[in-house]
Amino acid sequence: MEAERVRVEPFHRVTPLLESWALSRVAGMPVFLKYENVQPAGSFKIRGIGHFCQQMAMRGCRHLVCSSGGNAGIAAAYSARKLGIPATIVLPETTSTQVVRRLEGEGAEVQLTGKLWLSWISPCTPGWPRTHREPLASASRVLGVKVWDEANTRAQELARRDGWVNVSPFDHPLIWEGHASLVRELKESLGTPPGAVVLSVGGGGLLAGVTEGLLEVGWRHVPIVAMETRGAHSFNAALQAGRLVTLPDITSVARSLGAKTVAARTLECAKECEILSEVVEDREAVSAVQRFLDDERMLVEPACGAALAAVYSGILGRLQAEGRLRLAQASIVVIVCGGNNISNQQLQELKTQLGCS
Ligand code: PLV
Repeated sequence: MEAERVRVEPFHRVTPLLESWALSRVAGMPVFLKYENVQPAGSFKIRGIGHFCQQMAMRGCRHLVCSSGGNAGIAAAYSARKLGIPATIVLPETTSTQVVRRLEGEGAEVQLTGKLWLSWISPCTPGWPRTHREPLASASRVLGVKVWDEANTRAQELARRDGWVNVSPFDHPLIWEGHASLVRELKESLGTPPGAVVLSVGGGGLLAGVTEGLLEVGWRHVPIVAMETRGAHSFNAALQAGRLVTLPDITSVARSLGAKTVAARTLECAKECEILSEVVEDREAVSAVQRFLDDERMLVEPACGAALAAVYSGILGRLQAEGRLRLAQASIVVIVCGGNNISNQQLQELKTQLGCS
């Protein structure tokens, strides 16, 4: 891959930062929403993954492979298509057909448990983009992938091939560097630091990127409220234990928060910035998704609902009442991390399953 073919313009967009009337009323203070759900690949992931993939292309990578809960895979597939490099995305078997279709649409090879498809786009083919789809010779192989961690093992195996590069969804300095652009945009829009930044934690890539950004723009004193759902709370467990903890399983419906172990970097972040770790129930994350849809007319996935629940479930108010969150500035930023793992039907099913009113 010649360096000239590599775009130097980032793949992500500068996203809107808007004050939410509805969430501000619930929180009792101005709440600014950073709308990462409007990124081209549907989530913040394109910031770090786009940056990583561009750098790898410059270093001669010939095939990208990414294990994902969905969003990282879409960001990797999108980046690969832009770079004209083939991509293989390995996903847990629980991944929705909607996400698989999106990945196929990006021209990626998709591997799911028990099913193996090959579809690719050849940028050299006349009439590009043209999608080819056919079963792989090894389609009978059952991968048995239920959660992201197992998909990751498979991706690491594939990445041993010559010229292939594994794209971690969250655990690489280039990914954090890419995510840090979000904080630069906050500084550009707000000027003065917010009282806190609220975000969701899966493997901790967003957390590490936001920490990096806060340090870079001189906002080290801004606390981060790190939200997880119970059953995907590997960061909370690690903080409590003071070391990395591997959860026995991912039991939360917020599958894209489902890394059984967070990146080691997240524990260092907790020493460099003030991080308040909070865990909500799945029910709260899903209710937050519904309320956000009604309030802002945008549908996001439960992984994002976890961050929104900091407002809707009164977590911020409780942290303030407990004296754990002292807001130097009377405004907060919630990162609407987005997500492709949701449809109206899935939301209704989740509400029924979890007994949300
Ligand atoms: N999702 C990753 C990891 O999954 C993925 O493969 O898509 N919000 C959304 C919508 C996400 O998709 C993710 C990560 C997060 C938050 C958490 O980001 P992280 O992993 O950087 O903490 C297993």
